[in-house]
Amino acid sequence: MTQILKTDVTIIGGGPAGMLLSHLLGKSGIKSIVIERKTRSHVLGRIRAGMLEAGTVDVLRQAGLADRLDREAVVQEKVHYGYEGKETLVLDLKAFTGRWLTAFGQTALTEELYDSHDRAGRQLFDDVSDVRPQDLLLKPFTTFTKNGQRYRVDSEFVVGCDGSYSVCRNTIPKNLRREWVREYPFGWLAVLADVPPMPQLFYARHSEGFLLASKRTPQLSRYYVQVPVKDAVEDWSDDRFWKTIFRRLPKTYHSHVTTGPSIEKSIVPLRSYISEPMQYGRLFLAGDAAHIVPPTGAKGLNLAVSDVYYLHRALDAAYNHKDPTMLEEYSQTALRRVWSAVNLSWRLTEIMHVFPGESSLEAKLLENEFDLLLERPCKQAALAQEIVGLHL
Ligand code: RFL
Ligand code: PHB
Repeated sequence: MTQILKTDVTIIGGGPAGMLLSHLLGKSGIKSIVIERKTRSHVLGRIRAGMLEAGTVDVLRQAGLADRLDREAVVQEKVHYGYEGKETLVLDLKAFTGRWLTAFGQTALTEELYDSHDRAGRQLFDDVSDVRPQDLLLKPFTTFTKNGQRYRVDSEFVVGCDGSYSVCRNTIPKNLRREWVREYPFGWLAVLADVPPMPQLFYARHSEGFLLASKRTPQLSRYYVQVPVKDAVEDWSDDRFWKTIFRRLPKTYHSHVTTGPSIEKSIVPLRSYISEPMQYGRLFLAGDAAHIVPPTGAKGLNLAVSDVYYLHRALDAAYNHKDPTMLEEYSQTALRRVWSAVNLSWRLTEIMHVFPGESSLEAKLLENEFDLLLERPCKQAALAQEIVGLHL
């Protein structure tokens, strides 16, 4: 027999967007149930984003979720952009904006969110199957199966935080949605290595391809290199990977690299995807469920947090002040920020990567974009603002 549960907001997806929303709603006295398809250990084992915008850190701090971040995170006041054969652009975020990026792994943040969820005693069903949000225009309910038991959750609202292959997004009729897609003809090989990282956050364009040197902690490095989409992790020995790093990184930075065995390797496809609107009746979308950006701008997790910030504020106004205006405007408000991040991620991806078969006018103009950035402080100031992120 189906077991019936009731709550205010059903949250589908227990990644950072879903778990942060549940946390914020709890603080506003709004009940929620999180439904996650994968096991908790699978979710906590995923290695993804690393760079938080200043506004993201503010949201986490205000939510009481910054203890570990304050202990472990590494402040990144400058971003280095190398372009083969040219001077390296050192973009001083702090000098231009008074703010900076913070290196703190999505894995650590998700652990914090699950721990605080346990402490608050809120409900979460993980390792479930056949999740179906229904009747989203009138009286929403969501059905799913766990351990052979069928459940049904009745709620006032459903929020789709179920990532890039979102079931929730696909319940919105096709004729009410617009989609924009761009698949890039290359991917990133991502490597986590148990060695001290380069002090700099370093993005480099080399005629052979892109390189990014980032970090998780003062002892844990995260590197990415552009690879053909057809490559597999097995094609990339540690030796081949480190040799690639040294070829693509300007020689003056070689002494900053500590090599060592990798502890994780994966290949990430690059794509842009946006679906509008982010609302359908009593269903709202947040995070990757509504938009994907190539990671060159480090915006994906930050957009998930900003969506959730706006949605929580709107649900709080609707529940606690009987004012539905912000909820009605949620999609529009969130999308303004989304499109700015899509734009930045697209531009940086174009400028910093090598496109197969390129020798076009576009490639020359993109090189010129880099030259203009090197020459013009006003362009650097604008880029620094975009990197640290808009105010929420
Ligand atoms: P998630 O993290 O994908 O979580 C969605 C959750 O929903 C579950 N799910 C379902 N649950 C129930 N029913 C269903 N039908 C379900 N279908 C799916 C999934 O199991 C999952 O647990 O989405 P969310 O919460 O929106 O968070 C988005 C971020 O994860 C993502 O944008 C970032 O990781 C992107 N990203 C970066 N973002 C940044 O802001 N800064 C960075 O430095 C950065 N670096 C990156 C990145 C993403 C990367 N990869 C792997 C794509 C670097 C990489 C390599
Ligand atoms: C990361 O540390 O994983 C990272 C940093 C910057 C990016 C993308 C990923 O642009």
